[in-house]
Amino acid sequence: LISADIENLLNQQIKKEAHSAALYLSMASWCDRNGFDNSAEYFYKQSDEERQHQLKIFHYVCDMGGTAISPDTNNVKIEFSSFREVFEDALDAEIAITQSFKNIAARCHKEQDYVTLEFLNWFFKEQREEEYKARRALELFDLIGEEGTGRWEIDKHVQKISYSG
Ligand code: OFO
Repeated sequence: LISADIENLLNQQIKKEAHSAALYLSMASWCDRNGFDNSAEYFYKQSDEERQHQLKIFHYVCDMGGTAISPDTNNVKIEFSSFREVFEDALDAEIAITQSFKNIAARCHKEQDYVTLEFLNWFFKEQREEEYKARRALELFDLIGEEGTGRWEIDKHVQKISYSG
């Protein structure tokens, strides 16, 4: 069983994961219509992963006797001022998600909810990877540079980003 507070925090997290899925879809759309096909592909995949995260927490709340709330998403950013801004936003979003998980874990510690704490471990590992990938993508902008065919080159390298940690 989970407490009402933890249930509430997990439902908020479900909403955040749904928002991440929607935001990545928006990023995929922006990249797609601006000719960055590989990055679009990358963000479609990220969006799918966020949907899986959402469902993972959703199932956990149900399994633990709680009420999982199907989230609505609004205020999803549609326009980005540059290719680089898309990736900056992606990194910011992942850092915020990591912080959000830390807050839930802190609450679990307080309540001695070691079951939920253990469940959260998977997400901490996942966040390590997500932050790495977002940071790596941003590094490409500095390494390759945006001038000339730079952005086209960056887009090509985005699909090769992988994490082995
Ligand atoms: Fe990438 O955020 Fe979900 O967990």
